[in-house]
Amino acid sequence: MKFMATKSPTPPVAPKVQPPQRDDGGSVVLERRTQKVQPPQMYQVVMLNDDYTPMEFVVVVIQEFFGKDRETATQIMLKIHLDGKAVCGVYSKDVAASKVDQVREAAREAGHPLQALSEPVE
Ligand code: TYC
Repeated sequence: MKFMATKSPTPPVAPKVQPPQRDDGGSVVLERRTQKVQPPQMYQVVMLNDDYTPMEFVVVVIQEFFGKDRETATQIMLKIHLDGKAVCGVYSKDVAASKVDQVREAAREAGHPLQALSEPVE
């Protein structure tokens, strides 16, 4: 018995090859890869409310250690007072930890219970 082909064979699919592309510097790159390096995790320094630390002390601390002008520092202090906490600044992990230490040390020296912490930014 003889068999006849009923369909013509499908031609082989050519692999997709990216044409050479130019990068920003003008040199030719053969393939672009997705960026794998993530930006570093940043940390926010959060200051907490308490019933005893004077408002003026908090304003000065925010000015001194977080580089805010008096008006911005006052707004942040009032947010902490009303909401229980607020972000004073966002930094690399080490810098955020150092800010927390500075706040704690200043509060300890002055005899106030002011607390700060750092946490990763979502
Ligand atoms: N709640 C404090 C008061 O009424 C003021 C205060 C504000 C304390 C912010 C801490 O992080 C703080 N004296």
